Amino acid sequence: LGLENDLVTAVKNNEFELYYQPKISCITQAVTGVEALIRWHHPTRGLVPPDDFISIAEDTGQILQLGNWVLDESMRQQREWHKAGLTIPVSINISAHQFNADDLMMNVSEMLVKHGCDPAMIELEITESMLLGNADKVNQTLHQLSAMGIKLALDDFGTGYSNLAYLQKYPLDILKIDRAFLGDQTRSMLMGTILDMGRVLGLKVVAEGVETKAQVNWLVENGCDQMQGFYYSQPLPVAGITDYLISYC
Ligand code: G
Ligand code: G
Ligand code: MN
Ligand code: NA
Repeated sequence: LGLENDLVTAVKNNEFELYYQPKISCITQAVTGVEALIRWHHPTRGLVPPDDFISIAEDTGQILQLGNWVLDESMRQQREWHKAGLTIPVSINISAHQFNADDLMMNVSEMLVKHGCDPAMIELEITESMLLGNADKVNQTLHQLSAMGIKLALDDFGTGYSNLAYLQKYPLDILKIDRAFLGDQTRSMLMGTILDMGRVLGLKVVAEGVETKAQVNWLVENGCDQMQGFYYSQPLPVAGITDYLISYC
C-alpha cells in the first residue's frame, strides 16, 4: 500500500525520469534508436526499479496516467534531439492496461501533434500477452497505430505464449528477442531459428541483453539486424545518452 499511495503524487511531484538505452545496427555498428526506460526517484526509498512499481500501477489503473507521462516525455525528448540534429527513433514500452484502453490512439496522436514528432520515429513496444485479447480489437488497435506511421515492436519475444500466427496476422515491424535466447549453444540455435523466421516474415530483429563481444560476433554473422544490451550501454539518463548519441550516431 505504501508504494501505491506514493504513486498518486509521484507524477505531480516530478519523481519519474526516463533513462534511455541505445540499439545498435549489426551492419554499421551505429546507433539505430533508443528505448525509454522509466525510473522512479522515490523521496524516501531512493531509486525504485520499474519491476517494483509497474505491476502495482497496472493493478491500480495508475499506469494510464503514468503511461501518458511516458508518452509525453519521451516524445518531447525525441523532438528535442531532432531539433539538435540528432534524429533518432525512440521506443516506448506500453503496458497491457494502456494497450487495452479505448483512448490509446487518441493519446498517442495528441502527443505526436503536441511535440511535432514524426510518427516514423516512434516505436511502441508491446508484449505477446497483449495479443491474446479480443482478436478483432487487437487487430484494430495495431492497424490504427500502424496506419498512423508508428512502428510496432513485439518485446520479450519468446517468453510469452508464442502463437506464431500472430507474427503473420498483425502489422508488426520489429521482433525484440528476449535475452534468455542469448548464451549457450542450444539457445544460439533457437536464436538462429528466430532470426530466420524474422527474415521470412519481413520483420526487423533486435537481440536484447547483449553483454559480450562473442555474442556480438555471433549475431553479426547470423544476420541479426540490431542489438541492445550492457555490452554497448546501460540505460542512461538524458545527459549520458545524448553524449553517447553524439559519439556514435
Ligand atoms: O529498465 P529495466 O530493465 O529495469 O526495466 C524493467 C522492466 O520494466 C522491463 O520489462 C521494461 O519493459 C519495463 N518498463 C520500463 N520502462 C517502462 C515504461 O515506461 N512503461 C512500461 N509499461 N514498462 C516499462
Ligand atoms: O522488458 P524490456 O525489454 O523492456 O526490459 C528492458 C530491461 O532489460 C531493462 O530493465 C534493462 O535494464 C535490462 N537490460 C538491458 N540490457 C541488458 C543486458 O545486457 N543484460 C541484462 N541482464 N539486462 C539488460
Ligand atoms: Mn522493452
Ligand atoms: Na525485453
